[in-house]
Amino acid sequence: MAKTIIVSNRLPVKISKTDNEYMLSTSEGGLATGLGSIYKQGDNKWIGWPGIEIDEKEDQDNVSAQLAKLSLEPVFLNQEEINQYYEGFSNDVLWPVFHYYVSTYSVYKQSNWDYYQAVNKKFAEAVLKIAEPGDVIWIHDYQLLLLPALIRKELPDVSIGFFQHIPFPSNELFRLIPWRKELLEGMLGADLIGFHTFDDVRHFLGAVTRVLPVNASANVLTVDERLVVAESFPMGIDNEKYASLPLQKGVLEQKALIKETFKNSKLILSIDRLDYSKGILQRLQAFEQLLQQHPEYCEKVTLYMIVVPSRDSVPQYAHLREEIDKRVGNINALYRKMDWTPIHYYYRSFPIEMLSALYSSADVCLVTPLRDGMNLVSKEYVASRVNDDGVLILSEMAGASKELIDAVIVNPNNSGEVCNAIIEAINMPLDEQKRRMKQMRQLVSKFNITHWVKVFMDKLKEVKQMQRSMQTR
Ligand code: GDG
Repeated sequence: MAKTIIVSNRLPVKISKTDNEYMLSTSEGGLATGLGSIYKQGDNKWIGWPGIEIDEKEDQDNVSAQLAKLSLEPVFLNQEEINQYYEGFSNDVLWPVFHYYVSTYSVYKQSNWDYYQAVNKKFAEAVLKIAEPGDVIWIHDYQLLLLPALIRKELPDVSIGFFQHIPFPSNELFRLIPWRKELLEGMLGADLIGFHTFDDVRHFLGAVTRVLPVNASANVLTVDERLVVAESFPMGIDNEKYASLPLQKGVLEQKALIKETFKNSKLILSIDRLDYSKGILQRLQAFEQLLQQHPEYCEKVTLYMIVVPSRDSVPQYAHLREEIDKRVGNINALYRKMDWTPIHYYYRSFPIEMLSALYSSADVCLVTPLRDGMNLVSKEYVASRVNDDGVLILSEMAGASKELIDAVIVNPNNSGEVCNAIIEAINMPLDEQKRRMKQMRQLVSKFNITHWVKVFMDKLKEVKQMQRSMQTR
């Protein structure tokens, strides 16, 4: 029987080592939830890096056996591979360029590229060990751009879907990468290439038709006489989970505590991974502008800011963290009162119950990335507003802004505009809050993660049928 194989850089597990034991816990992430209905069935599998360096053969066998029980198949990476394929190329070349963060001093190291190719081959070997001609393979994200073509070479008729979770930049930026041609050729090994937004699709098609000798008719490309389709599939969230959590006893208790603590001020929530693409410093600047230029709001608004540690061994990220620490310290030192602190700042992650309590308590959610493929935090806030109140302020640079048009949309680089949006949000009449939130809740509930998985898989089947009917003509 044909099976489905999911492939991503990281497996949906957290592994920790205590003494000589490896402990596994499954991840609660949105993607894992959505794909759970697929990879846990029958002989289906999810292939990826377990997120921890394990060098001893005996330990690898032990972890593989534990993972196999969860339908997961590991690709083990050594420290050099992690440094060069993951940190060096994926996070230091692709991530910044794809998020329009290009420095004139960008370093394109040949050895990082060599490792990127080698690790993509390693993933291909792991897939080819279990894949058969009738199977469906769904590859995720920018760490594995070469993988579709590597698999296609060995299994010409297999169905391959590829989804990119981060933006695809304009060709003027993409073409800066020395290996742009090889990257596109790698992606074109897929039958269906998905992005969050139509703009990403447009940019991808622009790059393909300019960099390669490939013809495009609308969003259909012809690659060596094979049809390849590029399309937008805006990712959804596990709506049911976020809509039911605020009604749980423990969450209600935490919510009551939050309400009591911030009873004298409007609560503005901000949640991101530590990343320059999330616009955290620019957000702080807008919040400071509010306190400075509109002192009447001092003591009346509080920013609750969670920054989740991420990549902080990388110097650029460590520097960003220092800058955030400094900025928050300055603002709090300048404006704080005996019984009011402007910014409650946490550099750590929280259990999902606490996130839910915050999402459902905050009067405003401030989501202002400089560039973001989708941004799931904005959708999780909407899904959590079971009373239809609350205001979402959303950057026009987040993929989610194309769907959540009832948010207060801002340009994150315009601190005056963000500052005014905060004023508008905290003064918004309840009936207008409800009118906007209802529309957004309907959309988030309908186009949820299950829907996203289904439409992608249905389209992949359709593309395969289109290819077959072309061949028989
Ligand atoms: C990439 C793209 C795209 C956050 N803090 C905690 C916590 N989170 C969870 C949120 C949310 C997730 O992390 C963050 O997702 P985002 O979409 O906002 O951002 P990225 O991590 O950058 O994701 C992005 C996404 O892929 C999907 O395609 O939307 O554009 O960059 O789910 O809830 N979870 C817990 N504790 C926390 O403190 N448990």
